[in-house]
Amino acid sequence: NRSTTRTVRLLGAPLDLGADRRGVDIGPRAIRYADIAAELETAGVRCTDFGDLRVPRLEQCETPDTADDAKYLDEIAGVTAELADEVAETIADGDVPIALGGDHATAMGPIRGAARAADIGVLWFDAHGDYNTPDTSPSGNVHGMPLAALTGYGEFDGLDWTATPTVDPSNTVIVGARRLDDAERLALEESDVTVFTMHDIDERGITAVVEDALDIATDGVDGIHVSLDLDWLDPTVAPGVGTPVRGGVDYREAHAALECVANRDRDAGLLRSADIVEVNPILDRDNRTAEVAAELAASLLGKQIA
Ligand code: B3U
Ligand code: MN
Ligand code: MN
Repeated sequence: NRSTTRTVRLLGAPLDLGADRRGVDIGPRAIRYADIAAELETAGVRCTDFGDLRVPRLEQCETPDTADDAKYLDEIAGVTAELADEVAETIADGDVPIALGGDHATAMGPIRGAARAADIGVLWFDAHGDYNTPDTSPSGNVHGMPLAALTGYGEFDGLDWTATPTVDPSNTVIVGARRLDDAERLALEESDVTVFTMHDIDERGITAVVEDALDIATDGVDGIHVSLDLDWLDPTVAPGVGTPVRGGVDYREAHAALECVANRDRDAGLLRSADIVEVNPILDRDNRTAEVAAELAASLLGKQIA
């Protein structure tokens, strides 16, 4: 049981180099305007904000040629290495880092940072698998690859750290998948990564699936990282994302899932770090997606609903 008040440290990462649709770099600002700080305080945690990491603007980067199989990988490597340092520092200070993306390539930062201090498992809430590699990616967009990189799958030219797994695939769980590329599906089937699809959620219910996911992610490790891609939710709830896929979790399922994580965290002190990614205000309606993101952060940190 937790006796002292925890402090969340927000780390803005306006990274948009991993995705095709412009606007995801405004995500951190939109989530702050949705008052994530106040939301987190309703969960009984303190909230501090370290501002935004400097990210090269796309216009300043060399234009990748059309055959590039992992666009802007060098720049993304640089930004996420800095974010990893900030996350490691936050954890060393005893606080809980939440990285605000940015596209999902952002997650390479916090997960590498958290894995420096302890063995961690990963819960990856996403419509997608993000398990492509430069060789299999249909788009060359790095936001479709971070989970492969982090579990040490595939060849990433120029990312030395991918030579060994940052997280053990057997402690890595995708929840809510409903759109995998063919090569990605095969690779996931052959891997030790666990994939719970929307079908599993329909059949068994969100809480049963997330309890299983927690058992798998926490087995034999010290803590977990939660990676929250807003396209995990149904586009009717979270329209402001670059690659929406129909048939996602609804508002209540999303909160129920993160409440399960919070309950387990309350008992066992598991949560090391989190990221909230893929909020694209340009594609959003009335900042709805950022608001949902802020509310879900509160559920993750243990907000009591009644
Ligand atoms: N699987 C596709 C699409 C995609 C992955 N992640 C997002 N979109 N957000 C790809 O490009 O790898
Ligand atoms: Mn994703
Ligand atoms: Mn996604």
